[in-house]
Amino acid sequence: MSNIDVWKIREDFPILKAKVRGKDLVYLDNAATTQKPQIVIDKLVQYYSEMNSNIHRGVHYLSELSTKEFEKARKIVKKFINANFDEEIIFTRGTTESINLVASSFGKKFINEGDEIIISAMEHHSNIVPWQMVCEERGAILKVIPMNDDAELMMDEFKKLISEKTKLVSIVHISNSLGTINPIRNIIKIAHQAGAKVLIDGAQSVQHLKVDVNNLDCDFFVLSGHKLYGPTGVGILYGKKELLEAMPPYQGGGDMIRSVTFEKTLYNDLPYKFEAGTPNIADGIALGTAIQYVESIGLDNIYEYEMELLNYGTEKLLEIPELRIIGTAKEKASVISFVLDNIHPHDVGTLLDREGVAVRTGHHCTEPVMRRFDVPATSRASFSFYNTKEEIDALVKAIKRTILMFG
Ligand code: 7TS
Repeated sequence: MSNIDVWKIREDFPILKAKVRGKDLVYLDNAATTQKPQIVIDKLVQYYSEMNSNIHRGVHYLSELSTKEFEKARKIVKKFINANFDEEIIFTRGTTESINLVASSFGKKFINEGDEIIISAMEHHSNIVPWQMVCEERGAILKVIPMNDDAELMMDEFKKLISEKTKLVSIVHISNSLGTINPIRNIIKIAHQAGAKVLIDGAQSVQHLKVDVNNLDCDFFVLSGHKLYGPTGVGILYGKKELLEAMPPYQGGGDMIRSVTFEKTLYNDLPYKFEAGTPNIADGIALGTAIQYVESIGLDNIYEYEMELLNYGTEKLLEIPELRIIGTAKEKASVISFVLDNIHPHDVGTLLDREGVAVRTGHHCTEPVMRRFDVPATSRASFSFYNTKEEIDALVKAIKRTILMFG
């Protein structure tokens, strides 16, 4: 048994007491976004009621206070992923913006005609489209690592794809629609041997397992605050300092400059060079609070407990003969995508919702994954450390009722 006291933890999340459609809420859409603990909500209220002020600008008391809190949050993130320097932590709007920043800025500096970028067959659209845009702009070529029927990346194929032409490998750590945990340490090693840089999309990983960017030796790592029990609208780009220093700014504006004349502008140092304009101050600060909350529970405990939920959920769902799980990798996080014989996932989602069970249905912004497994869409249950086995039982019961209704 794990060290998680789930009933005590649930007390920290006010929304988990909600009733939806007259039923107890069973929130199993954590891969889309996680719920927020009271201390994160309190931090936002505290910021706006006690500290609100623009950062890095005024010398007045409130501005100093909000600047200090914002920079403290940066240090919390730095420690959380074990980066070397504060300057390696860039605040963005989220994973999508972080990837676009790298695609645009790294692309301008390092990608030229005939160069190659490698992604995988299980990427979220936000780790596909920005690279297609760069390839079109720079005349580069996009290559894709295929996956096997268990939704595991085919490493032999990766080794065939990579060459001295490869400038960047951009890979998801944990797939949002399949749950697969990719062997990123090995991928990073192979890419580096070929002289390529590596970006890891950690949108679905930092909330489930301990990430150490130093130890992994990845060049970029990106994440979203809202999937990590923090607010929406804030995320992180980690980049190795020497790389970020070599890259041109992404956006121009206030805060990212050292001096401006109409003839020439000098850019600011890291991390401000990449943080043009007033950032999302309140949400950045509250992301720091969310990380402290997650750390107080402990990622080892979280991983262990969520594995219990994954195993329990997989076992119970597989007892339903009409149900097929999409994504059966050996290494998986607590995400289960499934389809039911002859019932469209949207109908499944609607009927589960009537029972108070929230899952996501659709292509999960991974259309190529749906095509690979020849399904139009899936239903996806994704578990957090605040979910219980009783909630999984409620999911199973609601699925069985759905199957009965469809005869
Ligand atoms: N990468 C992965 C692996 C994701 O799961 C998501 C969001 C993103 C990138 C984009 O993150 P954003 O915060 O910038 O939107 N995934 C999902 C999902 O699975 N359901 O809703 C959003």
